[in-house]
Amino acid sequence: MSDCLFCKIVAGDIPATTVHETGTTLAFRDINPQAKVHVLVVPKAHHEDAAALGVADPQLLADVVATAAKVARLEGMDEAGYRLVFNTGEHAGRTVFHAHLHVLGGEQLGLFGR
Ligand code: D5M
Repeated sequence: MSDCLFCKIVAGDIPATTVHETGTTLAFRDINPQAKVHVLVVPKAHHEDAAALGVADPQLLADVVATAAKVARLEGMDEAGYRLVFNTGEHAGRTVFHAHLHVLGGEQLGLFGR
């Protein structure tokens, strides 16, 4: 999609700090980190959100999760643990409408909610 921020990052038109890349996914550092390690994993193909992605292409959703697990290993978080978050809709504070999985960790995380 031509006006989608994360499509532009995937295309290389907007710079990002890439952590890992596969044929179908890209992982890059969040510009506004909420934890010591905060990486976003996106499908290269445009899908509005995680639910739409899961319906349209379940394998691609699995690829996104597998890339997140790889990022956790690369960042040394797989033993201590980490958090995966898909924000969906207004109440979750969603701002970018290209499906993306937040990978958070590198330190003890607090409980989240309100
Ligand atoms: O999260 C959208 C996330 O996207 C938010 O944590 C900031 C991040 N963001 C926004 N612009 C950029 C760029 N240019 N590079 C890296 N990260 C970015 P949401 O789940 O929609 O609230």
